[in-house]
Amino acid sequence: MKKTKQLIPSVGTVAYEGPKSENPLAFKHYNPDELFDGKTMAEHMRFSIAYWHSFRGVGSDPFGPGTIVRPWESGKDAVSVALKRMDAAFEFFQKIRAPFWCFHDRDIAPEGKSLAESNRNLDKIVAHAKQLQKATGMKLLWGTANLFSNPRFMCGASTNPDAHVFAYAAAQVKKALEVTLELGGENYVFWGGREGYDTLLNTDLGREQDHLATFLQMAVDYAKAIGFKGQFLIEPKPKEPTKHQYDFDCATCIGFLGTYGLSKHFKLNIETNHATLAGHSFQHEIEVAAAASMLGSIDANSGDMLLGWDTDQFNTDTRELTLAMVSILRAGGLGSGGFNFDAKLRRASTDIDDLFYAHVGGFDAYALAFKIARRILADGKFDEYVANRYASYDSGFGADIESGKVGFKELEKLVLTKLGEPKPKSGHQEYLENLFAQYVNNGA
Ligand code: XLS
Ligand code: NI
Ligand code: NI
Repeated sequence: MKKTKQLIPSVGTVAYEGPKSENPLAFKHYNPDELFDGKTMAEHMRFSIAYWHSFRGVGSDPFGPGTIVRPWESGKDAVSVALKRMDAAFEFFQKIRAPFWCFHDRDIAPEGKSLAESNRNLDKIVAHAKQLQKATGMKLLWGTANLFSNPRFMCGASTNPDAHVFAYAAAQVKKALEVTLELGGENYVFWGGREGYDTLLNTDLGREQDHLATFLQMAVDYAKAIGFKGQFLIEPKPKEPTKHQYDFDCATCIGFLGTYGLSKHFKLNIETNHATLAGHSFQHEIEVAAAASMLGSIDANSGDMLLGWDTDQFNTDTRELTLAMVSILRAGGLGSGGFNFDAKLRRASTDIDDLFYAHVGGFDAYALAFKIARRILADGKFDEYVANRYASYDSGFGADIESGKVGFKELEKLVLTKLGEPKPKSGHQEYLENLFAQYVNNGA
C-alpha cells in the first residue's frame, strides 16, 4: 500500500506478536497464517468487518448526536463521499487482516429520492467495491438490505399492514440479492428489523407471519432465478426495535421455517447479544441451531449484563467464547459462514485507533477461544463424560426406546417386574465447571 494514498496513515498493518506482546496494536493470539489441520487460522475463523458499525457508526444515541468524525466524511456529494469512505474501509480491512466484510445496501450507498435513483447509486458503489475486492483479495461474507431505517418501514417491511410497503421491500431485496451475487457474497442475511409488533391492538399476527413467509419464499425463488447459490440466513432477535420480533430466537425461527416449509433453504446467523436479550446464553443458541443442522454464521459481539438492549460491544470474554467455540467446532464449524464483528465503538471512543483496539481485542479473544476449544475437544473429557451419561440408551431397553421398539405397556411391565426404582446418578456440575475453568485459566 502506497503511503501517499493512505486514508488511515496513523496505523499500519497489525502484526502477530504472540501472547507476551504488550503492544496494544498487535495480535497476541490471532495469527492469520498459522496452520491448524492444514488450514490457516484466517481460513478457520473467517473474520468479517461489519460496514455499518465500523464505517457508518458515528456514536449517536437517543440522547445526543454523533461524536465520531472521520476525515474522509466530506466531499462534493453523497456518492463521492461513499466512494472515499469505501477506500478507507478496505484500507482498514487489510490492515486489520480480516478476509471478509458484510454490508446493508444503504450502508454503502446513499438512498436517493426514488428507488431508481437509490439503485443507480448502489450500482456505482458496488462497481467500486468489486474493484477493491479484486485488488485486495477481500471477500463478501454476506449482504443484506436495510428494511428498518427509512420511515416507510416504521410498521415493518414484509409484515407491514400496507401491501405497498411489502412491494417496496420486495423490490429492495431483489436489488440487494443482485448486488450480493455481483460481489460474490457467500451468504445473504435476513434480520427482521421491524418485522414484529408494538401492540396487538392493531396487529393481525397470523397474517403478518404468513406475509413474512411469503416474502422469504419470493427471495428463495428469485435467488434461484438469478443463480445466487449463497446460503440464506435468518438472524434471530427477540425485541428492539419492536417490542416483539417474529424471529425471536433460534427455536422460534426453526419452528417458523418448518411451519412454512422453508427449512431447507435457511440456516441461522446467531448474534451473541441477541441470544442474551432472548434470555439465553450464546452457547445455548448455537446448540439449538446445531441440533437442527441450521448453524450458519455468527454475529460476534456482546451485550452488557446491566443493560437491557443491544449494546453491540466487542467481546473479550474468553470463557463465554470458549463455550461457544466448543459447540461450533463440535458441530463441524460454520461452513460458508464466519464470524462477523457486528460490534461498535462506545460513544466516547472517538479515535481511529479505537477501531483497531476493538477489533484486535475481538479477534484475539476468538482466536484464543478457538485454541482452547480445540484442546478441550482433543482431550475429549467432556465428550466422554456426556457419552457415559447417556450410555443407558446404547443397549438393552434404552436402545429399544430410541429405536421405537417399545411403548408404555412394555416399559411399565419392565419397571414392575425387573427395574424397580432408578438410583440417583450425579450430574457432577461443579466438577465439570472446575474442569472447564482449568482449561480457560491455562489458556492456549
Ligand atoms: C441488529 C442486527 C443487524 C443485522 C443486520 O440488531 O444485528 O445489525 O446483523 O441487519
Ligand atoms: Ni447482527
Ligand atoms: Ni444486533
